[in-house]
Amino acid sequence: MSTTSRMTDRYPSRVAPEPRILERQDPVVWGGAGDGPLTGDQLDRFDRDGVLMLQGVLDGGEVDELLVVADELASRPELRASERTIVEATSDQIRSVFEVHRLSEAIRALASDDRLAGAARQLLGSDVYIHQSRVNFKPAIHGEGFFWHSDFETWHTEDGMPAMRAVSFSVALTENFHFNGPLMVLPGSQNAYVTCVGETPDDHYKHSLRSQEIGTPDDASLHTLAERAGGEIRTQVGPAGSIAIFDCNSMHGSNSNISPFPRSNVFLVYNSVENTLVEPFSASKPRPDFIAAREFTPI
Ligand code: 6CS
Ligand code: FE
Repeated sequence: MSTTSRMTDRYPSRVAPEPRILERQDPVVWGGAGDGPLTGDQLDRFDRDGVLMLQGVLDGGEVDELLVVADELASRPELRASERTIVEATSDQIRSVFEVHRLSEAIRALASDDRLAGAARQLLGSDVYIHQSRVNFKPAIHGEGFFWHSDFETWHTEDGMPAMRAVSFSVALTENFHFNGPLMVLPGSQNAYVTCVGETPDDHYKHSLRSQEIGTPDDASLHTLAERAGGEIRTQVGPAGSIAIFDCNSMHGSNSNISPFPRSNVFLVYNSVENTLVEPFSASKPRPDFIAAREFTPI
């Protein structure tokens, strides 16, 4: 697989026959307490853990409006037929709809809301733009999970994101319980880059967005990260309207949902305007814009 970027690759992955754990080369928090809505204590916790749960950011009315939008996006036949909609690997239920901040005015407004965008600018220490947005649906009883991964590993190898200077906001539209497949994060893992084994196949996204295998960590590295986390896994639970903020390199995943309670969230990824995409570091061609934006206008 050719790598066409002329930029030095500080985070090589999918190129060597054995996995390694490399040290992070970039800060986790780029801004300071005076730069936005997050307090110094919240910034410190994010710096240490790579994740921060904000309870009750959106009120009931805002959540209800977004739930209507999410259902509407999931029910539009032309969207359903397009590549923007990802269905589950073992059923025809919708798993994700991509680039939702361009499909819905309400989600566009959410993405530029200072409660989110202001926190993203503060964490990243610069203006930001949306690298990826999606609604994730984890339906009741048959919702499937996401295996452990670092988002940055994929965004670096497949999308050409140079540095660890991006942050994800997962906005809960339904309550996240311990038992309906909430986000799980290994605290502190944002500081370790687990390189993955196996070349990126052509058009990998067509498979990986349903069930990811290439670009996932090996078992031994996961054990090491769990040991470094003191044997702890953080599940992000909270009522609808809560937001889990997590670093682009945090090792995370989620279980399937066999509970009768669906779990839906709006997922927004902010990238620094000083970290715009180049050629993929380990894939033959970039992924489509609706998965990895190449329009870098600040929001
Ligand atoms: O492909 C992406 O951009 C995101 N989705 C998956 C399933 N893995 C990597 C990243 O989180
Ligand atoms: Fe992820």
